[in-house]
Amino acid sequence: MNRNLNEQSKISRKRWVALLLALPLTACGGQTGAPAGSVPAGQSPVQTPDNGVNLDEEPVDEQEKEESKPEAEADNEAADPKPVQSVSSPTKDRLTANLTGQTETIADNLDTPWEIQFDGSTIYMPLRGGSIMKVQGGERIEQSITMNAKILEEGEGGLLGMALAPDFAKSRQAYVYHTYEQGDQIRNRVIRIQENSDGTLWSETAMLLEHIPGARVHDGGRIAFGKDGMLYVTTGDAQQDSLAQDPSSLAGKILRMTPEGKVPEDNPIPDSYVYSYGHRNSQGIDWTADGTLYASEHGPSGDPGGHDEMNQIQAGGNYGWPTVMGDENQDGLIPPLYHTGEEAIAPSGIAATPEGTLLVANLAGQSLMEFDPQTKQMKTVIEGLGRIRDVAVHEGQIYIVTNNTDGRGSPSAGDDRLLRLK
Ligand SMILES: [Ca+2]
Repeated sequence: MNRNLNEQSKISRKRWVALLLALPLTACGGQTGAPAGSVPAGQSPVQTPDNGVNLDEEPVDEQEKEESKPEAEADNEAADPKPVQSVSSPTKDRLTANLTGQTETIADNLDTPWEIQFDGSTIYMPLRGGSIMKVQGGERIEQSITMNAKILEEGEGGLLGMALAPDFAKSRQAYVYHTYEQGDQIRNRVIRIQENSDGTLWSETAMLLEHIPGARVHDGGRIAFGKDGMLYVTTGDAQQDSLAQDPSSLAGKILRMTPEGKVPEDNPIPDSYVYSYGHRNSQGIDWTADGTLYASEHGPSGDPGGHDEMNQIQAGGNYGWPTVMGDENQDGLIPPLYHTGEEAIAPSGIAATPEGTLLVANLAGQSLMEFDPQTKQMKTVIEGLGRIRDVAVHEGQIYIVTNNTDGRGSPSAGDDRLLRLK
């Protein structure tokens, strides 16, 4: 891994720093507002026949530790991964305090779900191959999306993040992030889609941003609305680590845009989508109730590996990749609140709890963890379910989706599954 900046990106960085010094930093947005409602207790949707467990036989790139189990554990998916750190028992006030370690299956036989979105009691889950699984009452519908580019499901790419529009109840509009091919280049884009009137399929209605650098791995892909009404988007470094420090590249960033795909006037860099930079591959963002934005991030592969991060995101902040990692310090670079040292958990989706902690869905770590930004400690909430891609908190309950069917996990009967923690 080359962590040295090339000459060009050094120049870019000087320009970037100068820009930042000239600009006041703006506060970040608010909490994502999930529509009210609840999933009826005890209702399991009617199951369709196994809709294709995807046993992708493509060998896992040895450099892709961020989504893979360490080599020695590769054949032992059921093994209990060691928690990186343990904290004392949670207080009774915490959402996670009274969990039994049991789960209730809300939907199963899902083909690589990437996100959990709620509209009242209706659940939408984008599947990486390009459709959306809708679970409503006792039924499930696999919805297709008519769009102007072909989704590329390869490596870590495909149909990734989804965010229902804040006015979804009225507009039936949502936003998705997906991988596609442009000539021989892998790219990602953000589009707006609309559900048809009978709720059976979606169509692209607007393209917000395209040509986001992509690669077989490191495609980012989480999107979420802040309370400020802006759409935040995580991108990966597309396996070109110097791009994360290049302000003119959309790679290795957290981007911020209006619901129309424009650059907001109060973004930290004029005429730039870039909200923060120096990220290797973030796949999780959320806001605590006080409006603080947090992001998870995958650390490097190889030696040294590990160094997965939890970051508190500031407008215009430089989070260091690939210049520094772990406890390395350098002026102007913001260190993580927490990193995993030499261990890899490969954190993906995160979700804030009412108490201001963050639930963290882990792929390689095969667990759901809880991170406390005050104590900077991480503890295991549940494990033994395989790889976990996303987590959501809805009406006081915790939901997760497993990620065992994309060729990197060992699917159990019924995987992948949407689960509610009991
Ligand atoms: Ca960092």
